Amino acid sequence: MKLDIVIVYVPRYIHGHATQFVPPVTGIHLAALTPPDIEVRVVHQQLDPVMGGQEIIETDADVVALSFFSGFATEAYRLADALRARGKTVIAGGPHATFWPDEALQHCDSVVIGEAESVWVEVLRDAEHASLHPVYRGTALPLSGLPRPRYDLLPDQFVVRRVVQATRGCPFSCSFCTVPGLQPGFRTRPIDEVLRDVAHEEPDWTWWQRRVAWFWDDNLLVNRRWSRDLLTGMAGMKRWWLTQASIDITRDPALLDLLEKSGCIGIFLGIESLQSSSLAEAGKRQNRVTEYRDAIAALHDRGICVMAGFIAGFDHDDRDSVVAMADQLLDLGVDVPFLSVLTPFRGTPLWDRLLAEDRLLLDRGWGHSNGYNVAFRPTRMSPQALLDAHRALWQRAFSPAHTARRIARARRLHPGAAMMSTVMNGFYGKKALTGNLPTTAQDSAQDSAQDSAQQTRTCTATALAIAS
Ligand code: B12
Ligand code: SF4
Repeated sequence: MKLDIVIVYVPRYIHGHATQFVPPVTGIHLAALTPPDIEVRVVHQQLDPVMGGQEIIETDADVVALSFFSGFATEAYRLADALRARGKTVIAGGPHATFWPDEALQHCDSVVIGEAESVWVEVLRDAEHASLHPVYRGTALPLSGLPRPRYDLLPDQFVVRRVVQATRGCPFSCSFCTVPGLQPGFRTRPIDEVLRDVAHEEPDWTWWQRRVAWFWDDNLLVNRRWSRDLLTGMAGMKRWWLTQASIDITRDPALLDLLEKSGCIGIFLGIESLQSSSLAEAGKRQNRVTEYRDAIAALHDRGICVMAGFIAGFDHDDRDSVVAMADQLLDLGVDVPFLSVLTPFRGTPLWDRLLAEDRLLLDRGWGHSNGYNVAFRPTRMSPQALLDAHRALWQRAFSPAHTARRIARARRLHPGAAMMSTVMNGFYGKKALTGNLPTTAQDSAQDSAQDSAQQTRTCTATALAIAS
């Protein structure tokens, strides 16, 4: 049997990305879980803009597995419909399909809810014998014995190749985040297995690709004892590595010292907002606005580049507070900002609250849930005003003056961190300079496509609202 695993993607910028930095680990992990007698290929749609347009993937596979986020669901269904029309068996999985299995089943032969490990081989064997069930429910198993991701299947275009996942879940419960619902609890992999993946090198990797490891974890350093053991193991490996962590790690100087020793060059912090009222609304209890400056400085003191996520659209936000974040995050010392629009996903407290308050814009297609568009009614401005405020924030944060200041400041960091900050700021700064701005959903191919998903979603959500 031949299997294609497709990581669905729709460009979120008018002219897409000139460079693809870090691949998802999802596809190469699923490929590693696939029995060796099945011929497997991993397709990253983000590398091939043709597929996001009129065409479908060129494939001789018997089975196509689609993994997608909510923002890309319409494109996933377009692909699924076209592939099934050509006789392919289509299986859906991932965060969107997990929370919208009925919708996904209108376009796919089978849906895997939750994590794949416990059911993937069964699903593939059933597909082989033409006896697929419509729904498989994955259970969350302990994370020991996971295979090394199939790095050999990654295409050349990605700048970083060694992507690793070492933990699953997060003990916090931010209102907009699906992680607590998707992967409840917090699980760690055995450290020797993580280090095995971090040690791995493919023969064709460049110096940079051998050096860098990118942890695609939600909150890597939650378990301090496990973290200390991991970092101690990493310290001898001469790697430069990056991850996502919650800001409370900066209250632990010994851990920060170990981060430096282990070769950490970048930490992504979910700062989200500079207003305490918004943090309270988000249930972001680990963040304290008054500590941001010291927290960032503590990481800088260890040479670490601070990447940080910010969200526009909380109930206390207005246009001015959103746009003001551009100057505030610069002043705080953030090296690389990631600027999103608040997005309600099913499976989160935010979704439940906005549904109850009748504030979800359910007639909007899934493209509005890609993190750069508006899928709900804010309190202090119209949806359009929030979109405009986000674009103004984005353009000011990546203006030549702001970008140049962040690049100049990064010289004080570890050379790998300085390089990372320069490359990422250059990447986004160039986009701002050349007008390669975030796309507005109704302009994108995925939303102009016939959106039956939208209809289903409206009906299902209405039914749910009535039922509750
Ligand atoms: C790494 C990551 C990223 C990375 C890489 C993106 C990528 N394409 O993988 C970056 C930082 C770029 C990113 C960006 C965004 N992300 Co993100 N990201 C994650 C994160 C933290 C881990 C995903 C991961 O790699 N896990 C490790 C791999 C091995 O497992 P997995 O992907 O979870 O897959 C398992 C199961 O889901 C399942 N599975 C998955 N696909 C399939 C397919 C089939 C066929 C089967 C059978 C099973 C299956 O089996 C796998 C093994 O158990 C998750 C949180 C999470 N815990 O899932 C959020 C998450 C997926 N991201 C999310 C969001 C919203 C975004 C953004 C839109 C945020 C924004 N505001 O801009 C952007 C989208 C940009 C983009 N280009 O895609 C949401 C998605 C919610 C939703 N309903 O769509 C999540 C769940 C976090 C959250 N906030 O709730 N993200
Ligand atoms: S800390 Fe991050 S991963 Fe954890 S619940 Fe909050 S947003 Fe999600």
